[in-house]
Order: sequence, then C-alpha cells, then structure tokens
Amino acid sequence: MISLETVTQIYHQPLLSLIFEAQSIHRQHHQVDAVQMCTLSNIKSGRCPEDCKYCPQSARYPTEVENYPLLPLEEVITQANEAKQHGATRFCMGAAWRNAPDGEEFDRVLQMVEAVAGMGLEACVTMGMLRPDQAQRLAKAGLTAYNHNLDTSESFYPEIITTRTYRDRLDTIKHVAEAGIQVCCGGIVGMGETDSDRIDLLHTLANLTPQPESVPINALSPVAGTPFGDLEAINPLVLVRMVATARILMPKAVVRLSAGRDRLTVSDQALCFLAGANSIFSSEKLLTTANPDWQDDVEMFEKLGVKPKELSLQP
Ligand code: SAM
Ligand code: DTB
Ligand code: SF4
Repeated sequence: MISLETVTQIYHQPLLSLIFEAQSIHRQHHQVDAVQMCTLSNIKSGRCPEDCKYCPQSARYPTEVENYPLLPLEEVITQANEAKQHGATRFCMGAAWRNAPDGEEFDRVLQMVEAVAGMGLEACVTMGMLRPDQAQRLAKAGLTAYNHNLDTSESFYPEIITTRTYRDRLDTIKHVAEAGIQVCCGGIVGMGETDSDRIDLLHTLANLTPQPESVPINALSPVAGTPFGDLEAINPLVLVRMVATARILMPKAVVRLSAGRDRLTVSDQALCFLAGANSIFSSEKLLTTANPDWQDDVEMFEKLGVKPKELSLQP
C-alpha cells in the first residue's frame, strides 16, 4: 500500500528533482527514447446518456459532434490497417455508451477485437461499464486492454459525473483485471480540480491491484457546448508533474500523454517524455477533438530523436 503522504511528497517536490527521479526510474524499466503510437477510432459516436461534464459526446449538451451508430466491421478494419501503416502498434476503439451492450452490437465489437489482434496490433476498447461475463468474452476474442478511467479524485468526481459512481468505475476495472485483460486507467487534468484531487487520483491508481498496465493522462480539451467549454488551458507544467508522479508510482506502466496535445508545444511534450510519458495517440483526430496530425508527430519525433516503439521490443 502506497500512502497518501508518500504520493504527496513525490508530487510536491521541486519540479526538476521530480523529473530527474521519474526519468531515472523510467530508464530502469523502459526502452529509452521509444514512444508507443496508439490510434483511436470512434466506433460509435455521440448521443451518450451519461452526463460527464467534459464530454462532447454526451447527449445532454448542445455540441456539434457527429452522431452515428456502431461502425461496420470493414470500416474499422480499414482504419486499423491505416494506423498500422503509419507505425501505430495499438488500436483503441471507443464507443459512446454508458455500458457495453449485448447482442449483435457486442458480437460486432468482438469481431473488431479479433480482427485488430489478428493484424498484430494491440487491441484496446473503451465502451463504458462492463460485466464480468462481457469481460471474459472480450478476453477470449484477444483484447489486450480495456480503457476505463477514474478521471479524477473520488471527492471531486460528483462535480464531474452524476450518472454513475466512482464505485461503478472501480467495479468495471475489477471485472477487466479478473478476466485477465490489461487495465488502462487514468484521468484528466484541467477540470478545475486541486493538487490534492490529482494526488488522490494518483494514490488510488497506484494502489489498484494489480497496478494498471496503462495510464492515460489527459489534459481537458474544452469543447463548446459542454459545461467545461470555457475552462482555461491547464499549465503544461501541471501535466508534467502528473506524468512524473505517475511514472514514479507505477514504474512498469505505459504512461500515455493523451488528450490535449494539440495545445502543447514540442518543448512541453519533450518535458512530458522526460518525465516518463512513453505513449501518445497519433492521428488527425482523437475521438471527436483535434490532435496533431501524423506529419506533426513524425517531425516531433525527429526533433527529439524519439523512435516509435515496436511491439517486439516491448518488455
Ligand atoms: N464511454 C466510455 C467511457 O466513458 O468510459 C468510453 C469513451 S470516453 C470518451 C473515454 C475517456 O475519454 C473518458 O473517460 C475521459 O477520460 C476522456 N475524455 C473524454 N472527453 C474528454 C475531453 N474533452 N478532454 C479530455 N479527455 C476526455
Ligand atoms: C483516454 O484516456 N483518452 C482517450 C482514450 N482514453 C479513449 C480519449 C480522449 C478523448 C478526448 C475527447 C474527444 O476526442 O472526444
Ligand atoms: Fe458517455 Fe463516455 Fe462521454 Fe461519459 S465520457 S458522456 S460515458 S462517451
């Protein structure tokens, strides 16, 4: 059990020492200068019944996202092939559902997972709450990881989402881990939370058993129409602090610099990599929001001397 005091001390140490410690730990557990590229596909867009205040896909807010039902299998296969050609080694399929459906839609998601895994890509899905039997079927189909974020601290959570609880989220994470699927679980900074909320979130993540194999750190992408549409951009150094603390607390995890990269400079991102981030989402779009395009990332990698991480070289 990692204590709250330990997390607080790590998080609040002088930034340069924090980055140095994180980089030292990073080098013990990971390939240096390799960053995994993941590509997102929005396999079912919009009209979600949940009220997550950050999310453009909630049906409750007047946003301008495209709405469409679950994509056909062939379209997802085409997207996964393109992602692979660009050097992505993980393909993440996101669906704007409160919980995983049953019936034909779930069967189609299983086919997508089988197809993506069959291409030699890591397959990740995020589609809301999951029952144990659904998790087991996804595991059988070859799913590498399931993404389900805690988003923020337990105490700040009710300010962000009221339609399901922190406990619900922890239950889904448990079902995923018990089915033998890797847990991808992280959060968002820039929603008006305090340092203490960020510390609580990291404390909860680091004490999950097992620790998550994958930790996405998102910077809020404010979208017009959502309750958070007018929030100011987070200071990038907060993101760096968050990444570094996650790296120290969860040495083996892949820490993913996720939403909000389009508002970060290459230098901001370099600091995040130095702090232990070793994955990004690449492609012009995340689920619905802007992202640097493929060419921007190629140029950034060249500038920093970073290589896309190949699967065979992963620990
Ligand atoms: N509906 C599923 C769920 O909520 O678990 C899956 C998709 S949901 C879009 C996945 C994650 O994306 C959320 O948990 C949240 O952390 C992140 N996210 C959504 N909108 C975001 C935004 N505007 N800025 C940053 N992160 C966001
Ligand atoms: C995660 O933590 N970040 C990714 C992935 N998991 C699904 C999604 C970010 C979505 C940002 C908002 C959008 O593009 O709609
Ligand atoms: Fe729905 Fe997921 Fe968006 Fe929440 S984050 S509104 S559950 S798509």
